[in-house]
Amino acid sequence: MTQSVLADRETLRDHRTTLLTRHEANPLLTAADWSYNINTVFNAGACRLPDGQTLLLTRVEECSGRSHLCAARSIDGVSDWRIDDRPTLLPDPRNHPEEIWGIEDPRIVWCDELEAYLVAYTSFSRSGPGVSLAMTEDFDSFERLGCVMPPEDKDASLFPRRVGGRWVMLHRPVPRSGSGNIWISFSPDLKHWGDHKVVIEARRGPWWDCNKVGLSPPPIETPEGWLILYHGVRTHASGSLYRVGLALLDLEDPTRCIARSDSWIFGPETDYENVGDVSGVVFPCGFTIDSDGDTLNLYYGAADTSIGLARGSIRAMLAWLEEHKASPDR
Ligand code: BMA
Repeated sequence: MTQSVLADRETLRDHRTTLLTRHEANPLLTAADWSYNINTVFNAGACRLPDGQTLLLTRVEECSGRSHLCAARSIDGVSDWRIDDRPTLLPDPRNHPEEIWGIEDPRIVWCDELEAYLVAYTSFSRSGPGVSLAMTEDFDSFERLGCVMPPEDKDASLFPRRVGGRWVMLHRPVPRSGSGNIWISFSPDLKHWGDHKVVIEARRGPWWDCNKVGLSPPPIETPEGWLILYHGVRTHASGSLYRVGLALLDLEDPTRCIARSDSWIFGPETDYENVGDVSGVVFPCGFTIDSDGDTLNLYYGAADTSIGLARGSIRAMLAWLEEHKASPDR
């Protein structure tokens, strides 16, 4: 093996262990914690409530295979979760037929302008998954804004504020041909969306993100740009591997991807990530940031079965990305 291959492997090992560290209490939440009968709990949106508690809006898969959302609250974001004793947000197929087969994978942003949390989630219609939005102040009552991206489309989040006067959303339509790429779209009113553009493309060939890519948690605003944690999927003989990589979008013009990592920074390694309903999956949908403004608490679905927490420094991720960004011609 050449020196540079060895050096690459060392770097890989380094960033795997230092950029995101799994919490020793993982998995934090499993179906066994629920007071009603469910199959699995995973892929949770996250936020800090005004009283400092961490709220996870979890995806709960029922024993029918359909999902609803259920809130869990904790003072330290790790232990003593108080879980709603019934579904917090159920599909409403009577008024929203696009939710007939369930609602999944919420991403939450707090929006100062609206003084509300905006939740983007997958609504599973008879024609496939689409993107829906809802607004809430307290995670007790929700105002639905309806389906904003028709099937097939998922892995969506709003940006927490307008950029250039318009609302912005990342999402992942699934084309009939070609791979699933991350698109950006703009809206004057959260209802009508346009100016669609591809912003992060799935790579090809042997790449870890060659089959499809999708947004993981909502974009993180930093002085350097919008830090994007995205999942990349590589399909192999016995299934698909879901791993997480980094990208950076320009702060004022988020249609410009100004950096993207060559390698993933977080992938399935532990038993609870490799054994479950869908093995080999880490799937973050939410984060909180500590009062130091730097420590990221990343909540992720593990093997579509439980919820884990991994922590890391946003500054370290930006520095690492700067050092390891891919050249655009790869
Ligand atoms: C994706 C989404 C996620 C799921 C992942 C792995 O397409 O549907 O909800 O966690 O697959 O199964």
